[in-house]
Amino acid sequence: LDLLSRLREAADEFPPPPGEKYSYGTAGFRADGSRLGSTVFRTGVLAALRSLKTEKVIGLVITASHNHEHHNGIKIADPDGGMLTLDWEEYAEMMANAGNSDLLLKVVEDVIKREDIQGGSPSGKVFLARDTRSTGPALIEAARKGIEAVQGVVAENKGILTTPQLHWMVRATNKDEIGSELQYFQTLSNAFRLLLDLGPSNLFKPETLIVDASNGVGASKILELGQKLEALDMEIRNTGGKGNVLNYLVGADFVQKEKVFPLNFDASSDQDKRCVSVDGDADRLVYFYFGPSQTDKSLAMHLLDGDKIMALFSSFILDQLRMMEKSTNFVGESDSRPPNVVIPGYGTVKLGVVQTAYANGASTNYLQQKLGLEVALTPTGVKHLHARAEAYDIGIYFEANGHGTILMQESFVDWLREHGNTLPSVEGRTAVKRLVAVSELFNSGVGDALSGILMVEIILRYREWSIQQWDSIYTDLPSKQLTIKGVDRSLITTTADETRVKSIPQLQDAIDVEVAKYKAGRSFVRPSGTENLVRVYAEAATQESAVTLAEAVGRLIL
Ligand code: 16G
Ligand code: ZN
Repeated sequence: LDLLSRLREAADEFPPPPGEKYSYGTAGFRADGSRLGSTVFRTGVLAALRSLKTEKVIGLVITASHNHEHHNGIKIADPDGGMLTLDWEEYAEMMANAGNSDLLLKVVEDVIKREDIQGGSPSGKVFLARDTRSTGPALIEAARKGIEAVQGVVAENKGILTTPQLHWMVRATNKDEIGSELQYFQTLSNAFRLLLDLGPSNLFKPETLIVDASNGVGASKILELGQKLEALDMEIRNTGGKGNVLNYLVGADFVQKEKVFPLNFDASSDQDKRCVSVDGDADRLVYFYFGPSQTDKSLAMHLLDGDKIMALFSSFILDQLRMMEKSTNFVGESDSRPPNVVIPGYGTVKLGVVQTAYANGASTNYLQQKLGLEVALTPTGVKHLHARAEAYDIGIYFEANGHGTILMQESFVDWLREHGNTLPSVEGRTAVKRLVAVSELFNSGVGDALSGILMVEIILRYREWSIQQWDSIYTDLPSKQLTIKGVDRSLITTTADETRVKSIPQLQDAIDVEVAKYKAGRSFVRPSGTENLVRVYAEAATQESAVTLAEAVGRLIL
């Protein structure tokens, strides 16, 4: 095949390390950065083929997110800025695991045949970006060689970007909009300003926001965004540089999992301040503050995780829909059908929220009971939550770890833009404008910590809330997470919502027996999708009992 005339020679430069098996997990391929050359090269080839097939720009980002600096990974952004479709994940794995260049060529030819990919024109394009890891530049080179080993496809290196930025740029470019990084910043900052303008006059001005940038790519990007926004004072810490290691005792993953504060934060001098942590590639965020602990008078860290962020977002969106509904003077049994808001001229606006089994029980309760929303549960991994959220006109999803977004159907946003100004009241029309601005603020491909920060900051200003007031909308049930190593994780499979073990009924029975011993007890185990271990989650009425329950369930697995 003409298309592949350069492939063999190029592939010989990147032989796969013997004995390694790669799987395109929830977050793409992950491994030690020094052992990823062949995988990255081959994923470059795949992205090139995907670009020829779709006749659109594809994105490749080199990152291992919140993991150690020496890890690295590669992830593909599809033309719509979302994640790679499932059937192509399979191709990616077949290519990554081909034992030598001959076998690789065979797989590639097979994919070309199955997908009926035509060579020559039209030509394809792949955007490349990376985070701040030291193995990044060499891996970008490997990806570029893989992409350009396919005839008629070019690589365009976009340099250092957050993962969501790259997704955004791919989507915008494919929609024939300006897909530059500058435009990304402009879009977010314009939406932020517009939302402030649409808010209460005499806007409440909270104290400076303190940002933990995880010593990663988020540092420079948040700084750049902040410079465009007068109304948002930020102090950025853990910005990388000498001796400051990416994700080491810093960042959203560390803060959320360990429930301790990051390096360069201090309980007493930072007491009561509003703080936010992002992760190494800035697609996750969690807020926190230091204040008196609930049990004694010592200062404790209070975590506002993805669940609490979602609760805040959901109540704001719901408020806007209610305002639109009220504006129409629609008289229906509005109290008897809380989850669905009816807007004459459009019909029922379906609003839904999506969580995983890790969502704190108190958050689910708040969303269902207090807000009256429909809560869907999916398996862990953004692609699952995202797909489920697409079933709604407005779908809001978050993992407890801080990865999430607000998704709006394009047809719904189009309706708002075209007909929103026909609503009779000013309040209703303002609510419409706010929703349109929210749709601009959020990355519709993946979660974006920068969008998340801006949205939180807007809502706190609207509500005139401190972080403590936000925190008090509900109280988290105490919880504990454990990892169990040294067991074969593939032996454990679970139900679709990951709340119950399917493969070993006796294990689930034994877990049930443990859980029944605890007040407000809940526990589940699942195989990690990113590491060779099994995870345990437990919730109970007190922290002590959550820990004992997690440990008891952990012992059942060993
Ligand atoms: C990945 C996922 C994240 C998920 C985590 C679970 C993406 C972009 N990231 O980091 O959503 O929470 O994996 O890891 O999908 P685990 O399977 O090891 O628990
Ligand atoms: Zn991340």
